[in-house]
Amino acid sequence: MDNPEYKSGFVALIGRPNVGKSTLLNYIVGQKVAIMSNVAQTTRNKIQGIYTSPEAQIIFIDTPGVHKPATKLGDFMERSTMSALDEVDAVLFVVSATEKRGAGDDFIIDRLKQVKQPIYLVVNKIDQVSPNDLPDIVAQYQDALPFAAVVPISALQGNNVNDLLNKIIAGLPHGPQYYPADQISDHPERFVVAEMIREKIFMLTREEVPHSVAVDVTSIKREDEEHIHISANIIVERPGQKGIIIGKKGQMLKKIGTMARQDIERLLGDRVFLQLWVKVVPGWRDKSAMLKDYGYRN
Ligand code: GDP
Ligand code: MG
Ligand code: K
Repeated sequence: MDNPEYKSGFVALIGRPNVGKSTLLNYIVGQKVAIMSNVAQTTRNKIQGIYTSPEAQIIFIDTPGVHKPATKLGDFMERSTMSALDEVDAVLFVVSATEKRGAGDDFIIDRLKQVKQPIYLVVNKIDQVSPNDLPDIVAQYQDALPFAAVVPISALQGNNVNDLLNKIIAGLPHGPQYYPADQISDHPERFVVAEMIREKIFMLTREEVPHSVAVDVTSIKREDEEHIHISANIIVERPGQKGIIIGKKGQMLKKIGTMARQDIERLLGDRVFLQLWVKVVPGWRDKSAMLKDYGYRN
């Protein structure tokens, strides 16, 4: 069920206005952008689109705060966006081949200096310039940051976009397919949250608990501006499995909860209260009607 070779990760797209970020996303994820754009309205790092293939899943997130802040609040937002930049798995810095490097680019470059994850320089709109001019255009940026790769593309025509995707995927960590490939549910966050909890259970309990564990996220509620309250049931088939997941004095469940909460906070960009219960439902796997309810993927 879980493919150990599968790769997945979060990728931030940044660049000055009009360089073609939305056009690129549209090309990569097609129609899904429209569907996904209201996925995580409650959150700061909005999911903009998801690319899924048999080998990898890339979750593109928006970075609203890369413009120069004019206010104290703006400055605060800016800093939280930049700390989010440290948490993504890769960054695409998009520039336009038709524009000279400007103050907006310098501002972004300065912020990206602290980022340790791979940064890809995407030089867009190459359909608008002569190939002879490309080296000089690239040279304006090339040494500004230790780019993992420089990829000239045309987001409008799709030139080299596959090459870009392959390079991003090569640098991604191994991980689960967070979102279903074709089915976009009404509440994808539920699916992702369940998947993050399940992943921690497998990681921490190893072979002791077979894959007959389901996670049912029963509620995701906003408490206030910064806090989200999440409740979930961990469903197992036998009391012995329940004991393993809870652990001595509840230590295992606590660990699962803490690690899952950190991942979920990274995803939602908000503080999370995570409440977990363990329930025994004998033979739940045979009750196919429940599979859908439990967010089970097949
Ligand atoms: P964003 O502000 O970075 O999201 O930029 P958009 O994706 O909205 O694109 C801004 C403008 O540039 C739009 O008119 C796009 O059609 C155009 N554009 C984007 N990518 C390309 C490209 O590769 N070639 C050309 N010729 N135009 C592009
Ligand atoms: Mg845009
Ligand atoms: K967020």
